[in-house]
Amino acid sequence: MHTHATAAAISLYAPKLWSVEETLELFEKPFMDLLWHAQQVHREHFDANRVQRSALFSIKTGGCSEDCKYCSQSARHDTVVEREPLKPLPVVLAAARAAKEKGASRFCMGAAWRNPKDKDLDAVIEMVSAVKALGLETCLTLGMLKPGQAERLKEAGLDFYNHNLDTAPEYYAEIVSTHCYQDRLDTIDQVRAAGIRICSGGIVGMGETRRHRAGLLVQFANMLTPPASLPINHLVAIPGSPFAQLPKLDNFEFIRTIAVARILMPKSFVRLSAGRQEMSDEQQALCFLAGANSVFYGDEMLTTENSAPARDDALFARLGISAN
Ligand code: SAM
Ligand code: DTB
Ligand code: SF4
Repeated sequence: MHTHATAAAISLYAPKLWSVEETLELFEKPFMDLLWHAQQVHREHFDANRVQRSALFSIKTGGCSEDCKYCSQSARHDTVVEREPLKPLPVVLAAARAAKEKGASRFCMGAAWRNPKDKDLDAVIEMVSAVKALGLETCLTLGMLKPGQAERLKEAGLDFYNHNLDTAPEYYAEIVSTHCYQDRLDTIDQVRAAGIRICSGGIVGMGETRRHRAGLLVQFANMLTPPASLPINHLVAIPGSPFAQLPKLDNFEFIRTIAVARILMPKSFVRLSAGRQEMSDEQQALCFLAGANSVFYGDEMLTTENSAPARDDALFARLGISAN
């Protein structure tokens, strides 16, 4: 009796752990059933007609020491991206003001670093305080953090830190050789411990299998607190990068990935991220139906074009979706 009572208590209070196998079963559902399931979970936790919008801005572009095969900013690939130093504060502030005027609620600043040096962090901290003072939420993506750095960012008022796991653990070595999966997990732990909300997701369309896509989502779903924001990127094939020639993932498989993310992580903002420019309005609408409820909004991603804001405005109006 006693053991049973303990078991009941555990099943009541322990968060559900997802296995790759049961996640694959979700992927395998008939498409209509999967979308219906995801939409029900979505409506339990969110207004289904609202999509949050974040603006992206590259504060330091190109010349990165890492060899991520998908990336335009690695110094090891011959892409058109030119190396640029850290942008001065007034330039960043002007971009943040413009983003706010356009209707973004969060401003995400990205740097092509393996990790920031303490001196870099001083400059970035000024940016965070100044952008926050405009009344925007702030997000940074600067690479790996060492102990103490996340705390400094928290003190500056940083709301979110983006650090993607990008793919399943067993596929990561096919994507990057200059750092490992555990490095990514360690940085996410530092961010969480400092009390900054986590934005972490991945890329699909990198030649991974469905099992890898399931494996990536399981990593997040089984965290004690899954990421508040979960970007799902479709690979933007960058000329000159090792992934320049990869075929596009099937559109329905992309939508399935969004739906499974929504079911595994009912409370996370699932972000329809890179690759949106290539998607039809109808595909985006199906992604929103599958539970995506945030996007990157603005003319540019970090180094590539984003879906044009005028197109997004028109799409949201046609769908009766409101922002923020
Ligand atoms: N250097 C930092 C890092 O790696 O975390 C921050 C910037 S990095 C460009 C941020 C994320 O952008 C990557 O983790 C990846 O998920 C996404 N990304 C970069 N290039 C991409 C591409 N060509 N297609 C899709 N997503 C991409
Ligand atoms: C994320 O998951 N996607 C954004 C943001 N986090 C930093 C970046 C996408 C980059 C797409 C390719 C480029 O523009 O360089
Ligand atoms: Fe550098 Fe980040 Fe690009 Fe990797 S993804 S090459 S770490 S900028």
